[in-house]
Amino acid sequence: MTTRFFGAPVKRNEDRKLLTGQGLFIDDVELPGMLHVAFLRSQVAHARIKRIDVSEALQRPGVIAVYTADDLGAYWQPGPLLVPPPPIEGSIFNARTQVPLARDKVRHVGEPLAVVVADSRYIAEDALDDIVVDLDILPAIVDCEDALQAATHVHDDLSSNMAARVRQTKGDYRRAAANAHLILKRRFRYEHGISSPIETRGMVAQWNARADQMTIWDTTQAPVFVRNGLAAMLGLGERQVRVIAPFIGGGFGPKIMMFYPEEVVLPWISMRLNRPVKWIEDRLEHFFATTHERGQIHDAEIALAADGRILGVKDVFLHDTGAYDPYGLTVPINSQCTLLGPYVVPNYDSTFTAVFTNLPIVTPYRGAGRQHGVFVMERFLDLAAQALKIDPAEIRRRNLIPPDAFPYKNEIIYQDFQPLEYDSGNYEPVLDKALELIGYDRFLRDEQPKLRAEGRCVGIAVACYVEGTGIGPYEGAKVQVQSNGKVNVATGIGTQGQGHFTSFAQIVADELGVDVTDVDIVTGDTDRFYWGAGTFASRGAVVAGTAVKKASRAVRKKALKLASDAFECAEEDLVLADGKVSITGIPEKFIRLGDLAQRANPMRGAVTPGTEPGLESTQYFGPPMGATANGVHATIVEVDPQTFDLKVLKYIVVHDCGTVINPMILAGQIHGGVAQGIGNAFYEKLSFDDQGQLLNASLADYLLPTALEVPRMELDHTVTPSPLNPLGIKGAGEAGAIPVGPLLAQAIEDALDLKRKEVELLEIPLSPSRLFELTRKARPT
Ligand code: MCN
Repeated sequence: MTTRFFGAPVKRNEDRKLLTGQGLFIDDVELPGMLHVAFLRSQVAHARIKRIDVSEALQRPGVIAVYTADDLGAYWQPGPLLVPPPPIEGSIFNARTQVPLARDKVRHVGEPLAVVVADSRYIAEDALDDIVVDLDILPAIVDCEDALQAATHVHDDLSSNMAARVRQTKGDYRRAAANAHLILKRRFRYEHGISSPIETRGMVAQWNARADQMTIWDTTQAPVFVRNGLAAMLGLGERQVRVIAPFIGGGFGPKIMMFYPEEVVLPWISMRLNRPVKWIEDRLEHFFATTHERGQIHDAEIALAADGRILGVKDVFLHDTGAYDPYGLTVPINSQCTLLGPYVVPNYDSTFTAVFTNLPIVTPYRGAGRQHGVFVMERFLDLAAQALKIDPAEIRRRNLIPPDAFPYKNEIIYQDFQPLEYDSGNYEPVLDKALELIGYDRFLRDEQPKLRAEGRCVGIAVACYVEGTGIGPYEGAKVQVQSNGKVNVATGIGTQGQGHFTSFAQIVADELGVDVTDVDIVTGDTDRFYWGAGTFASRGAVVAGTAVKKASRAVRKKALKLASDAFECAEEDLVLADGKVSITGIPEKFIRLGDLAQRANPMRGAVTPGTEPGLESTQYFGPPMGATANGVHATIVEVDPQTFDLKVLKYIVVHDCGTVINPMILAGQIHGGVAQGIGNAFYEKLSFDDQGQLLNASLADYLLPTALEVPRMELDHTVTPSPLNPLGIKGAGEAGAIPVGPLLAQAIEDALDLKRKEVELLEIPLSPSRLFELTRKARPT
């Protein structure tokens, strides 16, 4: 078999539907008798609920029902803990998960208090104004540093606002620091942000009382978990609940959170009223009803030898988890682990404290905390380079893990509960390529001095990162050849734009000798595939992709066996290509795959013991641990010294995600990640006041980068196949977003020559006004 599709820039199968408007999104689901709901959300961040009076709302024509927490009865319960904390000795973790509708207390602006069901969304929205809410307002815990000392507690049953504390160590930092040539200590800050997918969250729930069946269309990244959890809550068997995650206009992490209040309440309403109900999150709601990311303060220090080698890092950081912590410790654990980067760090001592605040809940968002750790390490290397008079690229090179050191053990526990071990990698060539593509030496030697002489503020930067991807527990796939010769594949993960419909089809097409357009992929429908975990942690390609590979390999074997029986020849003499099996050297003697599928399901004759009907197979894959991808971003930027407007003149990404399934989709993944990274690093800042009110909850004020801010990018990659899966794949979905913060900080510092002015950029996001503030402080008056 020659590989035709795997590795090729195949155009996406799904785009015809999407580009012609035929893709089904949640809001396209229209059902007879469907009702619409709107949620009354808390306008204050912290308060006791004294009374909610819905009587007037119920009088409004077109309103069918209004519910509060009291109406939910026994159904009211805090959501499940989606990810338990990793088993790290000495850790503290206080699980407090979100509730369907607030009872007794509200803990952040936007928390739902009541829900109106009406004939239209317009009526439901209007009726929200008829509800009277009586609250006793409490002081809001907004600053995660103050939170630990505050007398007011977000959760009354806890003796403080501490959600968790975890310490992980490697070696002996204290001893390393005692022998260091240089120790740098700094405070680094990362602010809250939101994910802003094009399609916000939404759900349609339809209870069918005759069939005792619940169907849910949901923008979830984890349909199987939602099915299982809702079945348990609703007192139904899992088979009675079908969750469909159709086309989804971006997820970026927050859509995996389980359960959002709306996800719990809508199916209950549908059962209660025996009518289908729909809710689509509006853009304003997205700012505080969908989970946030970021929000950390790191007090860190690094110990270095005179030649720039890292001797150790100590980091103590606060992680703002918001009002609840349903996603466990994934984000701060990712920060803690990813800080180590592609470098040899012999001694590490990292402690984080997760803190409850009266801000929206924090869960993973593309990068999922990895960028925070990368920010700390990369900024330290820049500071160290300056202090030790070593070139920033060179200091990185000196610290890279050498290629013969893999598998490389970091001796701490990762988000998948496994020891943080890098399976494979070859980091120096990635750095070399990035430096070559950006023209590093030439820029510093020839171009920058010239530009500076012209009065232009142009700077260069380079940043390295690793990304733990492809974690377990497992995914599965069912591959089925149909009698028309087309291949159907179903897997349990959901898709939000990652091109799974094509990349998985490429794997199958090669294995079964069919065209990639003859493979139909179904993701995110629990009736089509029963088991699975979901799309997160850049694991779809590695985990589901390998399950698809295994299942199509099994089907291939079945097809060859059936054909060898039919032809009465050895399987080795058969060729599987162009949708048929033929005998080597006798191409006119063939059987089509569709005919073999029919033979696999005979009406007469004995079924041979040990065989199963159907030309199909279901297989599962669970990796022993995550595959570690890596990369280097490099950029040249120009900053206007008056307005601090940023222009990215050149942007290079060189990365290694093992073998590549589809370089074109991969490029799209990287482009999207970098675009989000640029937004997160320079434009997007959520501004809360001291009462926990979000001051810029609109896309007019919360600035997303547009096509004008996102530069053209030059991409290249090296390939170090992962030994952890048969395809050698590592994940790539988050890579673009991870190192952009420290990269831009470094480039802006260089462009404005801030080192000379003793200004250090130690926070994200930056913005023109923040640069103005920081540099004004440094300017002589
Ligand atoms: N790929 C490849 N070769 C590899 C690895 C990946 O060709 N070695 C390509 C494949 O086409 C694969 C795609 O990249 O389908 C993404 O693969 P992977 O890295 O496994 O990521 P997942 O499928 O697990 O997707 C999740 C990841 C995450 S965690 C976020 S957040 C994210 C992302 O993907 N959210 C996205 N990319 C997104 N892209 C879109 N359009 N929308 C989102 O919400």
